[in-house]
Amino acid sequence: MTKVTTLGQFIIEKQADFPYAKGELSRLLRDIGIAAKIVNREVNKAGLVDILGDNGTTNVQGEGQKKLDVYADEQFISALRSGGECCVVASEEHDDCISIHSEISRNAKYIVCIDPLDGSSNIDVNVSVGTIFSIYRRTATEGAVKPDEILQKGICQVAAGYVIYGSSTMLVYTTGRGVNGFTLDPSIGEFCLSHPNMQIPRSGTIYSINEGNYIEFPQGVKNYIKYCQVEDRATMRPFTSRYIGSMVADVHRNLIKGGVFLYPTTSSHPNGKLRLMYECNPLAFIIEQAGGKASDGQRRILDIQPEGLHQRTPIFIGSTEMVEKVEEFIRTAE
Ligand code: AHM
Ligand code: MG
Repeated sequence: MTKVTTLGQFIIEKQADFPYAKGELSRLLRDIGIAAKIVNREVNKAGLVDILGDNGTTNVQGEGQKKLDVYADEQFISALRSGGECCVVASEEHDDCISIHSEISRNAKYIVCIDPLDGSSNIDVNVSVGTIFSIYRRTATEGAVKPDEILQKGICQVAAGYVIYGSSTMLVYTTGRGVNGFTLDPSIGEFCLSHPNMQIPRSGTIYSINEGNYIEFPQGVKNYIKYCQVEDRATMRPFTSRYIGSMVADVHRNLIKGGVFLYPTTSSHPNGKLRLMYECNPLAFIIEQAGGKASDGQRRILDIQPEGLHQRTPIFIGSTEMVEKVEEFIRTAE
């Protein structure tokens, strides 16, 4: 019989890699895994119960919020609150950070940034959505958490991951020692190790971008898109275009098959659309750990100093050779 390793077992086994670890990060990851299962149950019921549609509120970005966004947000925050390992949560759905004050979290040293339900505009049409999370360690040992402890660069992440609620539900995470993927087995209610040591191909033939915005793209990006479409046998062009509109799903597919995901600046989003702290940093950490690359066109995403919680950035992420090609196009168009 093949040995099945559950997420819980794997986390405990990996704790041995950090001899001085006290199990706090492991417990935090476990808490996130539990909340993911609860959210998964609700996302799967989405077509069955009347939980869909706008709930009448808007989030800090001014975008319409779906009920499941609110539900996912509440579940993750509540899991982090009762787990006791997290002192502050920054969620894409809240203007400000949420401090967790409880007896058990008094000495908690971790800060969690989360996009509870990314790509939620896809829920109504039964397309994959995801949760993205990022974990930082406090830089101070005690006292109230200061803003600069939250606005840390992506390179300071101690762990990051995503959950994709798709044709099957997967949790993929890294603690800076490679990337591992777990598929939820609904019959036993456990995430089971299905994709050990994930590696993104160095190059690929998929480009993912919302081409409807073409007219608004910078010239370098326009030139790159044309390059993708030109026939050239040696580089397997023309490339395939695939865009789901759920960043987690697009990046996950490219992680497995090889490809590049692009969300550049546009004239209507001069800083890009996607958020550095909630979407770009965690996915950049995962993709780098899998051997890929993430850039804002000039700089490594993980090196950007965040100045605001909800800061946006352009992003080019995926197979190293493809991201480098995009950077080259951007450089030469300047
Ligand atoms: P959201 O966090 O409000 O769901 O927005 C993020 C999503 C990403 O998942 C996706 O890649 C992108 O927005 C799609 O944007 P667009 O519709 O402009 O192509
Ligand atoms: Mg979102």
